[in-house]
Amino acid sequence: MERTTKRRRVLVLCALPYTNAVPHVGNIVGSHLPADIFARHCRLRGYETLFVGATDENGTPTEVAALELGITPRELTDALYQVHRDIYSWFCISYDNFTRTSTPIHHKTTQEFFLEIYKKGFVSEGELRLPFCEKDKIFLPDRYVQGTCPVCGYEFARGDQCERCSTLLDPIQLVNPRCKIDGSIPVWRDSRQLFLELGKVQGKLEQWIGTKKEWKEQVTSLALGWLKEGLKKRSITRDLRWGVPVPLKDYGDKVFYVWFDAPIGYVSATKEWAEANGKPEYWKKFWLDEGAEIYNFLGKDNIPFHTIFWPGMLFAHGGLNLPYDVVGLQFCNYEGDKISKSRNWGIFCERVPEAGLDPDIWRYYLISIIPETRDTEFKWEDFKSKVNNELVANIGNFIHRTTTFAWNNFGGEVTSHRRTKEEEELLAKVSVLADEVGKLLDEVRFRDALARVLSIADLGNEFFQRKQPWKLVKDDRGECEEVIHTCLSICESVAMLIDPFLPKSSEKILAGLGSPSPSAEALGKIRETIRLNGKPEVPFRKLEDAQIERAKSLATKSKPVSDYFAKR
Ligand code: B3M
Ligand code: ZN
Repeated sequence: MERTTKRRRVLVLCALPYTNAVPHVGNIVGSHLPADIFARHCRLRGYETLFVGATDENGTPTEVAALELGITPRELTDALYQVHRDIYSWFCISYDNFTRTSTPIHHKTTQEFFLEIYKKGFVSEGELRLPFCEKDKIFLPDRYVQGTCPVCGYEFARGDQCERCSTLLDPIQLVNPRCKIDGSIPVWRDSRQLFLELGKVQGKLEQWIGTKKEWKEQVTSLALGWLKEGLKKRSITRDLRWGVPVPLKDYGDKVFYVWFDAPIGYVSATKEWAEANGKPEYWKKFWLDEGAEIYNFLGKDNIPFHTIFWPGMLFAHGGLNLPYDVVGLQFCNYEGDKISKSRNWGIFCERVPEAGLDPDIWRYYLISIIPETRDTEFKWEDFKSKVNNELVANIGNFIHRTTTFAWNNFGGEVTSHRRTKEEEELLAKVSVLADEVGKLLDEVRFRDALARVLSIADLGNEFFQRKQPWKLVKDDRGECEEVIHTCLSICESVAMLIDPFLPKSSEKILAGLGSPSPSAEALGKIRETIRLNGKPEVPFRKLEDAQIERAKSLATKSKPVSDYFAKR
């Protein structure tokens, strides 16, 4: 994975959420937020960056959810797509394109993709024994069959995958299968389906994963585990109506398996962005050109699909870029237990905006619980103390005391004339730390990167405190101006460095400092004169108990999906 000095080109992708799964806080910290921070970091560093996503709308999960609600899949997805969009935009997730897998361009891209691998001999035909629910009169989608995992014995494994040991399953492998909708025992019916011959790409997959030395160990070891077992063919079609139709004569009544079309959504979302922006060929820069880096962000349950199944599809197809990094994240729990919508346990995003807290306040705390290497936990106590003791007391306090001092004593205009050696050294330290922030974010290490930003503010606070500008201003105004100039320069670095993490606050603080927009060039530059843009505002305010209580009472109540479709 050698990098050239050429401008990097990065495609940032976040696992496509099922439409009917309105996001909870675990989904935000487990993929969208890290993907967003990374995309913002790439833009800030001047890489050619595109960040796309979509709701995963086809096939099984949607058809069954619609069935349960007594509405059409179209009605369901139209309404819930909007709910997803609103939530991501509230959390400032900066998708360049957030689309849907029910779009014509996605259908077309999927069918073309399929025909290519079909032509190349990676698709076979065969009988698949599928669970049929005689009560509901449908073939049951994999996820709606529940039973005991043949590998680890977990009793509530889903037909597509065991949530406990992550093994990819076919429904027929489950012991004691049951229909998840009504609990009845499914009957098995044979049905003619198409299969992806994954065995044919086993060698290529092994070789490719062998080159991925920088991947998180949890990702590589999972992938190698499956390869060791030997890859078997996997069915890619289903007897459903809602989805991408199979473009073969004898398969007119079938659609693609949702996990077949969903990852192709990464390609179609890129294409759609390119077309909408008047450069229809531009998607190829990311998917065809060598040297483009594709970063996939996803939860650990999605790792097998992104290290085996999707790359397997890509090898079969040929010509398209494979993931450069698969950033598989762990889970985030809530107050001591797994987040669960049905048990109403967690933070449910649809009510978060009503709570009245700034999105950056949420982002600040949520970054601290991004499950980078192990499962993490949302705790309200922690929320309050992280915000108050770090964001407010450290970053906020430093910026506020510096800007207020500059405003009150120098009319908001401060010029550097002659820096002392100590100041030069301090600024050099800041610049080393700023470089480290960049490097850590390149390595997708969010928490460590943010900790470096905090240590810059620490250095600033410590310097301010030690220099006692409130005294110095009376004894040596010139030296005091130099001290404040140094502090303001550090404020500017901090404000630029928090752009990927806390975008709105960064923008506001930089505007107050009269700074240029954050960019790689602006980051390293120290302006001789800093002129504040009006009376400084408090950048971050302490969280009071009453605010926490209010947020808690609103955000912990999940809204049943049926509420979105209540009869008016
Ligand atoms: N929708 C599973 C999930 O939301 C699935 C991911 C698709 S990524 C191509 O967890
Ligand atoms: Zn299992």
